[in-house]
Amino acid sequence: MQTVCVLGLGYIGLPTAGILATNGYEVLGVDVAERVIATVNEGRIHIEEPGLHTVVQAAIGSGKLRAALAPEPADVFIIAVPTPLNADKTANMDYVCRAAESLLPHLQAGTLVILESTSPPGTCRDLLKPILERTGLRAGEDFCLAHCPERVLPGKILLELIKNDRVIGGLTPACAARAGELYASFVEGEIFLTDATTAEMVKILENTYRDVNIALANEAALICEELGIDFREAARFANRHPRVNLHSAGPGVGGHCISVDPWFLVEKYPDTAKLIRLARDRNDGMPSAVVARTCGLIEGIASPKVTALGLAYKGNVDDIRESPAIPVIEGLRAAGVTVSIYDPHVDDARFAQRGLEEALAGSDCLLVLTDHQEYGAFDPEQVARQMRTRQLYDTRSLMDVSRWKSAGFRVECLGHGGEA
Ligand code: SAJ
Repeated sequence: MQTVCVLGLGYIGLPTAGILATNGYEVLGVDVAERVIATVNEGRIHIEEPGLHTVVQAAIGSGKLRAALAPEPADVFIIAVPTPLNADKTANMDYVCRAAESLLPHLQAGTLVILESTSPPGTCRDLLKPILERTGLRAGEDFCLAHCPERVLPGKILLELIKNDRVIGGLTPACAARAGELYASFVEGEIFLTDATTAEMVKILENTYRDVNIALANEAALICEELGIDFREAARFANRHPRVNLHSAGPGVGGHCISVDPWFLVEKYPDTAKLIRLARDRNDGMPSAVVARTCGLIEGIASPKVTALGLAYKGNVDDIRESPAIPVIEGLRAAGVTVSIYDPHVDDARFAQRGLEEALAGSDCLLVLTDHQEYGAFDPEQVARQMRTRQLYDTRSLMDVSRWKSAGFRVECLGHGGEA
């Protein structure tokens, strides 16, 4: 295995391509977006991820990584394209199908095809195998097919790509073993081999576990608000129990993973996946709870203005996919509130951004929606001078409450009943 073609140069494909190239493989990165190809071929990156620029620059500089619009012959094909949700919450496998079809002319005896994209259990067996076998070659006999789900945390992708354990599921044990050899060349964590459907389920289970636990935290936080106590304090003490690990409450669950993957189980097993479905609804309902409380804070103020701190789905990333900040901002605007957005990580034409000063000018409430570290470093006195009403509503437990209170702010926090 010397040549690798990575299909999809996004958050997973690009770092994977860069790491393979810096580990000696000849790598071709393929993407449908011309802008992405041009950017990568110049040794630059189109997404924000710590350390990625250095890796891509080195890989392009060494000549081991190239980017192109179409696949070329290779020993290994890695499919790392999005698997978004359709409007009806079913998995959209179009990108995976198109990627598989694009490599058909290059599929040969001995080729290894790896699916990295998070996919509903059964995808390799029931969707990919039939597509790839249109060539007349037999999966598991003539060529290998395996699922190796990515498990990296945005913001720590490069570290986790190397350090994390990997689960690799093959259509046959031999397929798993071959894919295992490839990953063993750069993974320092343990590699576990299994069948493809189990590997697919493992990945979905990881994110479903997190979604259900975040839903529990969010529900408990709303109960604490009704009780007039602080969820963070209750959770901190509960977590001193050796077998309890309460997650953090927040404005909702965003990102392309945790808010999406549980639906893959709900879609296939609607009568069984009841708890999973409820958890999704609880997390998706958090933005409206945030809107309601924000509206309460600005009630009675004529022509109220709110400064939304954050568009990204979580701190220190530029990704706004499924971000709960978006329905919060839309909900406030629908309620007649002027909302100005300040997110130093996001540059997206769909959301008119303001410079910090402009975003704060005349504002009646600072609304923390994303835990970017920059916000935590704000000087409350300086911020206060630009605002009309000194109010802060922190949905991320990011701000130092006592500092903001000392500067004369009314501070409210998600999960804390009344004033903090
Ligand atoms: N969140 C909470 N409370 C928490 C933890 C997270 O409200 O206690 C929110 C975050 O603010 C964010 C969302 O949940 O909006 C998801 O963030 P995250 O950091 O938990 O996860 P992702 O989506 O960035 O990455 C996850 C990771 N999966 C797990 O931790 C099980 C990552 O390892 C996966 O590779 C990734 O999904 C993926 O691609 O599937």
